[in-house]
Amino acid sequence: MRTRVAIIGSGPSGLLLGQLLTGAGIDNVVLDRVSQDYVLGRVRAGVLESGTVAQMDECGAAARLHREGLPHHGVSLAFDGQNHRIDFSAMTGRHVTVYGQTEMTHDLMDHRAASGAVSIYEAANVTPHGFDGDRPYVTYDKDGATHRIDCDFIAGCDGFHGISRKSVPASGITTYEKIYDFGWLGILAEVPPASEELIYANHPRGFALCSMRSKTRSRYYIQIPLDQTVEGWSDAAFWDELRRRLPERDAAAVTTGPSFEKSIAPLRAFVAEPMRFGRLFLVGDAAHIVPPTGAKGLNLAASDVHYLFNGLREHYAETSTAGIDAYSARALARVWKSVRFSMWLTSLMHKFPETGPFGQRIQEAELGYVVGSEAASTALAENYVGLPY
Ligand code: RFL
Ligand code: PHB
Repeated sequence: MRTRVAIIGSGPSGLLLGQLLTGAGIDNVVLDRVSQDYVLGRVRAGVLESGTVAQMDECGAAARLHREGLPHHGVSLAFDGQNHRIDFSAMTGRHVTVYGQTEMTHDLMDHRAASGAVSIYEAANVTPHGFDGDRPYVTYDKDGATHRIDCDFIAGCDGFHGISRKSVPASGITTYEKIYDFGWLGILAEVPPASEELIYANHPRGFALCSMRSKTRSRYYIQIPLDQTVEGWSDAAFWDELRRRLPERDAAAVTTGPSFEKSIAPLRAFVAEPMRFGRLFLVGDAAHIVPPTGAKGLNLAASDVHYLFNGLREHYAETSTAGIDAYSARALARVWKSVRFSMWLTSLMHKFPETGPFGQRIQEAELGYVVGSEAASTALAENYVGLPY
């Protein structure tokens, strides 16, 4: 088989890139090692920046997102028993949209199927080859045979554990990493959310987050030590701990019910540089991970796609390599700013046992400053709604 761009990974970055390329008449193939249902079963992000929504519009896949997505014009920061709203619209004129990654992925898969573009699921041993030369190709195993896709470029959209980054010689790549010694225990429940907007709560017992997927489906998280397990947390224990970490009024507004998903996400910040190796580009989680405080992971994947898609479009339409040559530097400049923001918000909101009561008081002082100062609130708001591309 031959295509122009072989895309490894059918998460949001691979599917978004695929649909934008298809819309521009640039032939591409998407490969994933798991099944379509498995991809759709993963519960992940929930908050989209306006730039991410604009890209869904650009590839014609945003109809349901506009119908069902919830515009959020602010968030609350809760600490010291009080809840303080940051008004995004007043401070930035922009807002975010609450719409699950699962739904976005679903919409992109449907559009891909309707456009007739080729997707290959359950492809084993996907391997990129020859990207340091002019004739890259990808091999994979399926149905008892090894297959080969010749291409012009390979997009490594295969997430943090994917093969693309690992295929690059270690001498050509620099990685930066911070691993946190706590995680987020998250649940989904078919109950109305405690509040119309998200609440990020700092509490001496640990961080808590009230989020949602719709007006009838809630997503909640609590910070837990990494030695704890999902099995060790009954629904009742989760609801109890969540309410203890929220201001009284918010705790009283939590509707409890049976969870239908419960999982632990470790927190990590990671960046690989550069994001281009000859004819291989790393995109999204394949190149970088942010801690989820701030909801930046999926949105960064979308901004990478924006830079790469425009570079590839220029290459095919105008035979200019300027856009693809600038891809890594442009993407990384935005990535580092989002890593910075996500780590700052993580450090402000979580319990760090090693800093003790002194650390807690300093966090409360900083939170008081953030919600009390227009300059500081605006800085939070403009990062949360998304820095410009
Ligand atoms: P993905 O989604 O991991 O997709 C990668 C795809 O590649 C496939 N793959 C392979 N295919 C072929 N061969 C191989 N060897 C392969 N190895 C892997 C995988 O099967 C998969 O289908 O990466 P992508 O597309 O870059 O997207 C990134 C986002 O998924 C991620 O950044 C976000 O989910 C992060 N994130 C959040 N981001 C936000 O912007 N807002 C949020 O509110 C938000 N909340 C979250 C999050 C991530 C979380 N977890 C579980 C990590 C909340 C959580 C709990
Ligand atoms: C979510 O709804 O899953 C979510 C929302 C905000 C975050 C992280 C995750 O910062």
